[in-house]
Amino acid sequence: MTTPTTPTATRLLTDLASPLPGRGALPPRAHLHSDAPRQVLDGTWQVRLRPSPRHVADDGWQHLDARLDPANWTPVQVPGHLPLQGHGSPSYTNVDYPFPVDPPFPPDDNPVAEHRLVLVAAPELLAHPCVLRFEGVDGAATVWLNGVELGTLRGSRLTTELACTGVLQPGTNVLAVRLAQWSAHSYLEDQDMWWLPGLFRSVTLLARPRGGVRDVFVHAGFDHRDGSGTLRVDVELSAGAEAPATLSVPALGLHDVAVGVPHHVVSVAPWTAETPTLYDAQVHTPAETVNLRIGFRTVGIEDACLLLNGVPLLLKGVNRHEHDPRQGRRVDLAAARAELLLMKQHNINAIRTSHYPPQADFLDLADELGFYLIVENDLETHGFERVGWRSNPSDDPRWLAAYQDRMQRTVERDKNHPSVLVWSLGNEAGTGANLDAIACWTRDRDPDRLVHYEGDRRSRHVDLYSRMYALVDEVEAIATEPPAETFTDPDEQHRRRLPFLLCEYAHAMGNGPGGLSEYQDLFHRYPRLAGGFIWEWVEHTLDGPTGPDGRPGQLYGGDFGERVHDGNFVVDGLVHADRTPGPGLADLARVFSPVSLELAADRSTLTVVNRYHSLDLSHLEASCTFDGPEPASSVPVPLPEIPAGSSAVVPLRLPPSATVTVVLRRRTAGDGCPAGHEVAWTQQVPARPIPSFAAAPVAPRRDSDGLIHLGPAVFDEHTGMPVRLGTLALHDVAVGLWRAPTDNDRGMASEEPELPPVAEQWAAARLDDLRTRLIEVTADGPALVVRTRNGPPVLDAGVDVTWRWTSDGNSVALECTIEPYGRWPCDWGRAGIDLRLAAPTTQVRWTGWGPGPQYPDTGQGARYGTFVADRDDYAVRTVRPQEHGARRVDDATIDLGGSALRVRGSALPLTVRPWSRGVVAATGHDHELPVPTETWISLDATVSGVGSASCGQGVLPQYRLAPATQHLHVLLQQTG
Ligand code: IPT
Repeated sequence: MTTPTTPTATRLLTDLASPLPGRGALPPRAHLHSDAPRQVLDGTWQVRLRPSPRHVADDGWQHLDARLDPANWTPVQVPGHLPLQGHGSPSYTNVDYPFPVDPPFPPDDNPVAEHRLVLVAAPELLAHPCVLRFEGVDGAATVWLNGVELGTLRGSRLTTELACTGVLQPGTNVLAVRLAQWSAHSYLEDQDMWWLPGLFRSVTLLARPRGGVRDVFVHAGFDHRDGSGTLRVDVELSAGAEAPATLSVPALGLHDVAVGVPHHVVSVAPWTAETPTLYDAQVHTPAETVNLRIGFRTVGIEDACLLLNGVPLLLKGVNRHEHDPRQGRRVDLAAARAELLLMKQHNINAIRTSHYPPQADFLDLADELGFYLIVENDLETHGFERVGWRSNPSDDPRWLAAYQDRMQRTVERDKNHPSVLVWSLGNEAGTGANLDAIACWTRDRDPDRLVHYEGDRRSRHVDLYSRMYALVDEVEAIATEPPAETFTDPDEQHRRRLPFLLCEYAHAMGNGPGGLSEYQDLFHRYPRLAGGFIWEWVEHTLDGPTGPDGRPGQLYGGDFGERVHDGNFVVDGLVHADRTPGPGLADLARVFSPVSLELAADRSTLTVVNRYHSLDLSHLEASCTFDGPEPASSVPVPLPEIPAGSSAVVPLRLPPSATVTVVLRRRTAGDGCPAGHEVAWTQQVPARPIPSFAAAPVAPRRDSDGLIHLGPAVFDEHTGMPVRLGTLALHDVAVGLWRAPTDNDRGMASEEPELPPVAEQWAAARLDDLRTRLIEVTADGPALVVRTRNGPPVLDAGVDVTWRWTSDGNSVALECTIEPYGRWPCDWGRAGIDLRLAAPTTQVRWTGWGPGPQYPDTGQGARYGTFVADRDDYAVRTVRPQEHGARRVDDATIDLGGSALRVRGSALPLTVRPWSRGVVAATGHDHELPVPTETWISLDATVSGVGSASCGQGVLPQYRLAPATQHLHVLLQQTG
């Protein structure tokens, strides 16, 4: 028997299955800063939940005089997401719809939350017509004021305004919002993020004075040939206007001039992300004044090259979702500002607002601080890919109105922001006539900006040829395609005339992204390449209970009991959810540096390439340091004038043997950075051989109890392995070829779709389970020589290892040769030795490269010096535990609090963590790792690169570790 369905429920079910846009909304317009009265309705509302639309009933709850049982209602914060306030639970999917693909129908299992707010209308509002503005309501809502239905809301991350004139009454009012999690529109909102229903952005009552400013559209172009600007501000007035609007831009000498006509300004300072000059302006009518901040800039394309103000523009971007580990997609403006400053400090100049428009005020920050934006429509239908794109709304006329509605609301809201250079139709929505239609509408409505959509490979209706995760080789091939005229297909000809953009690349998941430099080199080399946007800025974990070590839990897909989910694929950012940077961010800052520096091999010159769009280098000062970072040994390097886009060769006189570091710093605070902030650096480090013994070597000595002594080291003659160094017990010394799979190791590299992920190849080869057979233990003069054969069970491949130990009585030296035999079915993760100490590390101190970790294709931000890191910082903890933290060291001390192990080598990759690789690989969350009681150390001859195969390019051939003979040379000593 089905639940009896009330007329109210029937109406709701019909509404929720409608692909049409919401009912009753006012035409979209810009988000304006007006002096008209307003009343923010954020705060504590009341909510009650019903399990599905079939359970809703008309008990008059939308009315002021409703008799409601207080036991059914609980407080809820607006803005906020319901599942983060105890109502339902979050769920995460990337591509998949977590319900049957049965468009336009939502599933029956569809929680409905009825919200109520009793408010007293501010008297100053009541003198005017009024609208209710919802800036973001995740889900599908119906809105009543005092029992009168005002309309329905669709488009979760888009603003809706509903007229409420005549309904809003003096004194007490009741606002009621019935919100269903799922609707037909959920099919259009399949972004890679948490499903989080709720009124998650502000709700405001706005007075809309008669004769006031309904909408404004600023057109402010810059002519780079003569430095002039052209300003036209189109204004639409509200009903009842008696006088036209006027425009004032005091700094440009424009006072109460006409709107809707161009004003030529002989000289303006252009807006760029590097010089974000904004002019305060007012649009004025007798009834209302609107404040604007105007930036003059012109976007264009010439010879398939992206230009800003006539100058080639390189986008050094990130994809940014709005995410907070406690508040979900509600991000406080102060936190957003801090995020943007962090981006500035890491040389990021562009943001794609993946995959929906951010909160409206974010755009003001982007204008002010200087970022180039691709603002993306709230649209993704990716889940249809799973069913062969059958019934994809993008090509179904029933959905056309919804597509138009969403795009219009995106463009209209943000159209006055100089930071917006590009409108994006959406993400991963396949192809179809509805997308073509909104592309054409966008170009007509705003011819001064570019149109982007990645999903249509023909690029027929867009202005940028955009791809995601294209391989390095492919990007180079695109950069060097033959000219448009050589193509016969008109679509191909059109595409060839477009600049190329990677709207997503370098998937920053776990240890990585590897291979940033290779992409950047191409961007610098080929003018057609307009740069790209790293996937992604911030990880989307949600805070959870703390683990045994007291570490805060960070939860991802599946942690809330979801049956359909995509696990930790939502944890793939340069910064963690709390905005603490992962090591990839420092690497990115170096790769994105606006100045490239190159010291000649003979140190006689420094080549300085100014890669700024419009700045010269006068805001920077250069200095050169010899042998370490102490300022005492630093000398200034005078730089000549180097305009944007040009380079200079600066002669130098440097001592031949020292480590030389050249740094460019800001002279004064600015551009979001403090004075002294490093913008660029380069370094030359002479190779340092391992020190030889100070004293004569001592000979090995065999005990009666099966032990062999060599200086401070003691070996077990039955295994040939060391068991003690001084008083330090050494455990589990063994050769190692495996690493705890990184997220990238677990991904399928795009260039090798026929091969399983390397982690699976390693598992099949049982790389984590090498068995040892001792071949012999011999003495060779003062050396103890141990030979072992180490290989996985099942296979007939392995490594022959020669361990040659010597000692000067104080430390021991190991020269280890690892030589493959048999037919290896896979590359290795690393090649070196592992050992375990029975106490946890407190800190690691090292001279070598740091502070961040380095794998062959990461670590661009690391440089030579002396560093100290505590246990966690050295190990580099990621939300899902995995291999991380290797630094190349010359001399390191692993402190156990009381005693210490000193390791010396020559740029030796050193990994130190409190858990075995087995434990790391088997643990799903960082906070679930056991309380540290021991230390696992790996001393490697070499390690594999990490690549970006969690989504995209795998490890580039030059950074892979194919089985081959490896030599490890290290000195070990107990200290402390
Ligand atoms: C691509 C999506 O556009 C993005 O939202 C995100 O999911 C990213 O991948 C990976 O994290 S789509 C992917 C299947 C290429």
